[in-house]
Amino acid sequence: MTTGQLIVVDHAVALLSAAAWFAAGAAVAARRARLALGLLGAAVLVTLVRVATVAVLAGRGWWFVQEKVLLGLPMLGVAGAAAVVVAARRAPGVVAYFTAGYAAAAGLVVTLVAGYPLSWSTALIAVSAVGGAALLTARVVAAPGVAPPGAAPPAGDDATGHALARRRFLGVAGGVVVAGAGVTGVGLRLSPARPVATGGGTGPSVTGLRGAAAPAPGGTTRRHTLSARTATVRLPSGREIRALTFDGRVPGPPITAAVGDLIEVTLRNADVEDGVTLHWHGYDVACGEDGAPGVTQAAVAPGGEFRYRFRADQAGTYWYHTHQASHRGVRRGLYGTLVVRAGEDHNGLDLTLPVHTFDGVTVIGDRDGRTDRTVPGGTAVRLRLVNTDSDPHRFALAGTRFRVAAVDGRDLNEPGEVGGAALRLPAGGRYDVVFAMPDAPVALVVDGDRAGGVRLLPEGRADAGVADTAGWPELDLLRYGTPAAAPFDARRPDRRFTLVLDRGLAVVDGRPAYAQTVNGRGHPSIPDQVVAGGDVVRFTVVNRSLTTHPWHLHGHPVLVLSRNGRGASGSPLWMDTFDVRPGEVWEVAFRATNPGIWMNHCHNLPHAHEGMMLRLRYEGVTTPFHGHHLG
Ligand SMILES: [Cu+2]
Repeated sequence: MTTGQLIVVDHAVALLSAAAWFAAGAAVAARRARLALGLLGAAVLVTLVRVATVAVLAGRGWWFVQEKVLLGLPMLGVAGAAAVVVAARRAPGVVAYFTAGYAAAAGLVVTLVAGYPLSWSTALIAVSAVGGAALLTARVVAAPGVAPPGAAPPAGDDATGHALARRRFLGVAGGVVVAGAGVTGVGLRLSPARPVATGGGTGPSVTGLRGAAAPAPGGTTRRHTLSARTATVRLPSGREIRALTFDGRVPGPPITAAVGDLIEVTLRNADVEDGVTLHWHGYDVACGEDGAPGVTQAAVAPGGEFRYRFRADQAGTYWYHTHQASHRGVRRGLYGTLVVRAGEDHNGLDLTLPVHTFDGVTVIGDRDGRTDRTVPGGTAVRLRLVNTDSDPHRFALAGTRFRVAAVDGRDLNEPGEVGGAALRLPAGGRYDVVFAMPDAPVALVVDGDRAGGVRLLPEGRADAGVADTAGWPELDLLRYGTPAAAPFDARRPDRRFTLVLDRGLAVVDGRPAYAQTVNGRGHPSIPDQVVAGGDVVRFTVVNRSLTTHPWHLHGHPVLVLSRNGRGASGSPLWMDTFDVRPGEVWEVAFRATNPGIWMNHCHNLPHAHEGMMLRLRYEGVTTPFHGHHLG
């Protein structure tokens, strides 16, 4: 069973245990002795099962069970044991049973609302709440003529007296909870933002960390002006989309260069109200060119402009997109591709295929529906697959064997030929797929849609339909290609950071929210990760939640070390966006060689907007920008 499935099972068992204890209590209150005994047995049994599921989950990592082991299970254990003792003494067990139910429910609530790491304030609130509920239940049960909870109170003076006493009691119980919260300060979790370092540092400001001003010898300067504006874009099917565009196009104009060229892009904002920036996804530009609003620059408002300039030192497939209100801007069209070629153009077919979803319609490049191309047999083909959405896409290449030549722009070492395997591409990720065109049709199928996608057809050949690729196994890139030496020793890192991804109650942008959290906090209250130039930095990224989080660090590709404790055994795998699925634990490392203040966030952009974002800061580097950055 995967850890993600185990988490779901554990939630279900926790819910079941609470239900069983409450049902037992209700049966006692209704004076159904035999039923109560049966339900007590069931409650004890489910509680023991819960202990077992937590024990198995603990084997997958302490992050998954900390609050259960330290708080949830002890509370439930004490309350459950008390209930069993009460039952053994043949005493009426309403209060004891209900209290066990409260404890079981409180444990689940803590898991869903607070998660990891467990704080003293959370523990105190939970214990106070269970204690308060138990006292309240005792009070209700003790009231004459009000034995079954929920029954109408008797009329008359007596009832009024009880109502007053109950009110006083409620006040006391409520006070206990509130005081508990106040004493340790829920504030620990909900404390205000710690701003990014602004001034006072000893190092450079991000505004001084700019790209090269000239191409390498022999290179040329590639100048572009991109104008961000709203536009209605008509797709080949006739469908029209209200888009946010660069130059009225979706995707924006492709930017291409050869290694050594200078790329100079002037961004203008015509009428995009949110403001706009350009982030060069996966391209390790100098920090001042990174396009992170509020950190490396101010967002470009309507009427404004900003010039980006950097040298194309890395070959490969990349993309650019706005980083300002990107959960809206990128989704609605503010993106384009950046492809840098290593040498002279080869004579084959080189297709860049960004995949994007507009209102539920898959658009590949600038086309919806199916795209056919005639390709002579024997042609060397390179398909550059780019996922510009916030969710993963599944690609299947039918009709040929192929190699994955590059991942996230970086070449793999001796990638082997594969066939009948699907490729899952994380949000923001890129795969370069290469093959020699056979004398038969080849189909690129996206997300199982055999009617759409791309068809490559040899001259004179019609499409003959596509095999069902739904059952194809997924190619595991951690075991693909041939190992090679890493440029640093990741076993002895200079810095280690653990990022536990979850959902929970946290402050995001000054407001409490059911946030997407990192270590129990939301942006911008997540502490900066501080590194020094030259450090080997290691991340452990843990996903406690039930959704996939494509993790993306700006400015540095990371070397994948392991997933779920199992080391990567194929080609060195450098990624700038890696999918951490529910229950997964990834270990990655990089060397800090690109000074600056870098966003480090989930590339499911709505998640980033809901708090799942932090900064990696080089010691001493400062920024003059103060805005909270909600990518
Ligand atoms: Cu996410």
